[in-house]
Amino acid sequence: VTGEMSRTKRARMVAVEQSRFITGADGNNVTPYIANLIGRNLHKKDAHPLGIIKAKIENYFAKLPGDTKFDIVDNLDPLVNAQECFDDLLIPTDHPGRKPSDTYYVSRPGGREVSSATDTLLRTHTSAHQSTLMRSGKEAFLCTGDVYRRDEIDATHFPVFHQMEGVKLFDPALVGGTMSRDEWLASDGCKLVAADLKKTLEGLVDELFGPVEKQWRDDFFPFTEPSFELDIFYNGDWMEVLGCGVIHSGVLSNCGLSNRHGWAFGLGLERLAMVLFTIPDIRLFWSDDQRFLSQFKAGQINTFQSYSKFPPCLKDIAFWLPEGFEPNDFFELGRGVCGELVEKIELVDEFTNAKKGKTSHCYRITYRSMERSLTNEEINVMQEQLREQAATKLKVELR
Ligand code: FA5
Ligand code: MG
Repeated sequence: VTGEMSRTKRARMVAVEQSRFITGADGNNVTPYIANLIGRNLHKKDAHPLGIIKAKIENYFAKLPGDTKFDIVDNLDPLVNAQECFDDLLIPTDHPGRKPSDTYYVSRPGGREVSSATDTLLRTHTSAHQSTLMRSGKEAFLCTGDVYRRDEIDATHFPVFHQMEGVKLFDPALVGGTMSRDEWLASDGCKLVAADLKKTLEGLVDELFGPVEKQWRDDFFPFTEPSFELDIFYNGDWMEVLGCGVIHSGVLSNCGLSNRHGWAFGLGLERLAMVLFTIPDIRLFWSDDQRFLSQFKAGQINTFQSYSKFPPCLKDIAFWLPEGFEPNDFFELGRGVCGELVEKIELVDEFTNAKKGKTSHCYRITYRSMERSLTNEEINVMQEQLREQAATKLKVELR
């Protein structure tokens, strides 16, 4: 009975949520499939792997020596404007991350023209809240939320995932106050902030994984300087778990904090949880199946026992590309038609016919449910719908 009740309540909530995100406004590209996932708040569920890992990280920061207190923020609306998500972070107007091929816009009235206040979107990273929280006077915080990106489809990519943002500002008496950007970058204060950042995050990784091989690599973000990423060695390969850096002077002065300095990081909760709980597919985090949910307990890290893997079914679709074709648009159709029944969509062949001046793509679609065997019939229906919608909505020429 409780299951039924919560499903009804959930359906009502989804209807209200959807009207906020599928607005019909200019530039709106949020699909019903995505709108349906907003508000699930997996990171706030105590006995869900994402909630468990979030709590572990928050505990680690609470126990750090020193008197920095990290405020916990985990309830901010994923609907933000371009000012917060991009401009405040010095992300240039022509950055690929701003393109509607990569980002879910709720409203984008200017079309190609960027308008920071009226372009509203689903946050693509938790850094969208950095400046707002610093402006509000917070000195140190951990901000967690669901983030949205139009992206490829496979076992480690899902259009919605979760990030935790960490920020710590330092006492000017310790690292220095107002100075030019060049002076700051050359100063001992900047080195101290970078060293504290690395030490803090290495300690976190040790706490989560025990002794594990890790490596720092130089990275680039418009909003940190210098910038780094941290990889850990897992299953025979290096995996990126977070990006971070010393907060860019320009970001701070835009917040009215030109006399302050500090660090910031953003980590992917699914990536960490997949490793810690040995969860093989990112779609599982969204499962309502008791065989998944019943395996986890608040505060506990345990090895996930895979229930039987059902057989995959592979089908190809080949077509000639129209002008301006974006693969992400096709991946989106895949999620729209198949939901979580598609495991992977992969480009397996690409060629250009010089005479026709046309390029062809062939995509291989892996259909597989995490929960049951799919029938040939339902797979054929999805495949047919996908072909049809690719032709009508994306204007591809099926081969
Ligand atoms: C960012 O999103 C920056 N905002 C991070 C940051 C914050 C840098 C503060 C500096 C200061 P990036 O796009 O690399 O960076 O994503 C950060 C992390 O999110 C990655 O290291 C990875 O762990 C995770 N992540 C990124 N894309 C995906 C994805 N498609 N699926 C699952 N996890 C992902
Ligand atoms: Mg990265």
